[in-house]
Amino acid sequence: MDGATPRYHQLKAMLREGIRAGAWRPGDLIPSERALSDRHGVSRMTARQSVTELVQEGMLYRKQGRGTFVAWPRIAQGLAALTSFTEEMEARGLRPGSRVLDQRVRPATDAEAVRLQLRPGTSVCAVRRLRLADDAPLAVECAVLGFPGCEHLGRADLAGGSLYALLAARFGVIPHAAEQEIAAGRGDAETASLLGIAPGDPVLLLRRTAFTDRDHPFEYAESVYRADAYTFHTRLVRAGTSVSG
Ligand code: 16G
Repeated sequence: MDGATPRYHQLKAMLREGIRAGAWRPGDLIPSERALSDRHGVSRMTARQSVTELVQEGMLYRKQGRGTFVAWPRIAQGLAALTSFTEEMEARGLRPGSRVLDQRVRPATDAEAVRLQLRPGTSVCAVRRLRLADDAPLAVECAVLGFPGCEHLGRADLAGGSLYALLAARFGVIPHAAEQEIAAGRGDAETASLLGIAPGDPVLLLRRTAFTDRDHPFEYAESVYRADAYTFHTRLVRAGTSVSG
């Protein structure tokens, strides 16, 4: 440790560097505050302050009675382009995966019929999947699909690949645009256990209505995303201004 920079700052930088260099990987337990203070010759208070700041910055997380762990880097997802889960993960070099929790053809509820512009009772295919990246659970997605021929989706293999790719290849349904809302929520016991979080932990609720290139709504999805795993970003431009020069 040098004398000029505050000690907690130096310890923090060392911990951060250790995480960046892969000495500790996401989900790994880091040394206790006592071990850190012994190893680096700093007080327990200094060690605690370094760890607390990294927890506040989202790099580490604490589990009651278990210790402090390295957090997963957040998925920073743009809100301008219509993408699929598979595309988002592949763009980051992550391996997308799905566990199909439910997949059935059934009559549309009245609310679904309104969203999908169908007559009430028309057959839709409802698919509930746990979505994974490199085997880590990120989201529970419930998609209701309604378009001519969608009853054949009831038996399609949705565990092995992308729903949007399948829709385009097998049904000629090309995802073109979507309306999406994002709200804060809390995971119920079942969702939390699927996502590997504690019941009541914060989650993001995403609702999407997606339209084909002919402007027909083909999907209404309600999804629950881990709030600690995602950051959504968008670029805002002030009305009435333009870039000059
Ligand atoms: C996205 C969509 C979902 C869609 C899925 C298809 C939300 C908020 N967004 O995650 O509606 O069904 O992509 O992904 O749920 P896939 O093509 O990888 O199966």
